Amino acid sequence: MNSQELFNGMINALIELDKDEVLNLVAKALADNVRPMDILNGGITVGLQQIGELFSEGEVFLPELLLAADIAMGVMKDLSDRFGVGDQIEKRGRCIFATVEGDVHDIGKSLVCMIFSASGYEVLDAGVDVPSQKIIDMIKEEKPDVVGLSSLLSTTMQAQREFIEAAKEAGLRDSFKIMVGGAPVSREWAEKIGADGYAEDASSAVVEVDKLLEQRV
Ligand code: B1M
Repeated sequence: MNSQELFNGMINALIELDKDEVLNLVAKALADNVRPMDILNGGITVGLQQIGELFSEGEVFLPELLLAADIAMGVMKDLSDRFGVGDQIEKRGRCIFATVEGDVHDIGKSLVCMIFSASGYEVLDAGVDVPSQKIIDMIKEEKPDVVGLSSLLSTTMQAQREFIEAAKEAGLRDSFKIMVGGAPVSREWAEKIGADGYAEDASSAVVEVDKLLEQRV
């Protein structure tokens, strides 16, 4: 099987909620030296997107969506120690990542955390459904270089704007860079709400933050 065939197999197995087959194909891909990031981007994320489409069409229901997410989180955990670096002595910067209040989508934010950690950043994962005030409290305590907010619902994007306003009111806005991301988020939205950066996926988020922190010096 070539890697595309393995990815297609993972996508189908995820849609069928066949955890054993997903894990079996991930193990095969790793044995063939397919990069963990390619497994996530080419197989698991595409499978989740397709399940999401089936969900919007009423073909699958919430329990199935949850099960698929559970399988995907399991694969991500298994792959996380293969991303390397992480414990470099000198960190490139300190980041807080959170999924905004009202939003429990964890997978994309966790992937962002994994990639930043593997790229040598110190990562504080504030979790999901995180109120702005909790992030403000963390900023006072942890003094991050970057705060990254993930939002997967068009209804929760507003919480990104509200966080920026709350940070201004707390007099903290200029002490860190703010990145926003998530499926319904765009660069246009990021500019509109006064975020410093936006990225479509986890890998380009690292490139964006590298640039933002270079500008700061
Ligand atoms: Co939900 N869900 N969900 N869901 N879910 C979506 C997002 C949806 C598009 C599905 C659909 O209808 N087609 C839709 C949103 C529609 C909209 O608002 N535009 C939706 C809905 C409607 C809902 C509920 C309202 C359903 C309901 O209850 N009726 C509900 C809301 C719950 C809530 O949050 N309050 C809900 C619940 C759930 C589950 C709990 C069942 C589960 C999440 C479980 C979990 O995370 N532990 C779930 C899932 C799995 C999905 C889909 C299928 C997959 C999301 C995912 O993990 N993708 C999703 C469909 C889709 O996205 N097409 C869907 C894989 C992940 C790697 O991608 O998170 O996009 P993503 O992250 C990407 C980029 O966006 C980017 O990098 C990542 C890739 O490298 N990125 C960043 C993300 N954060 C970033 C931050 C950055 C930079 C980049 O900088 C800070």
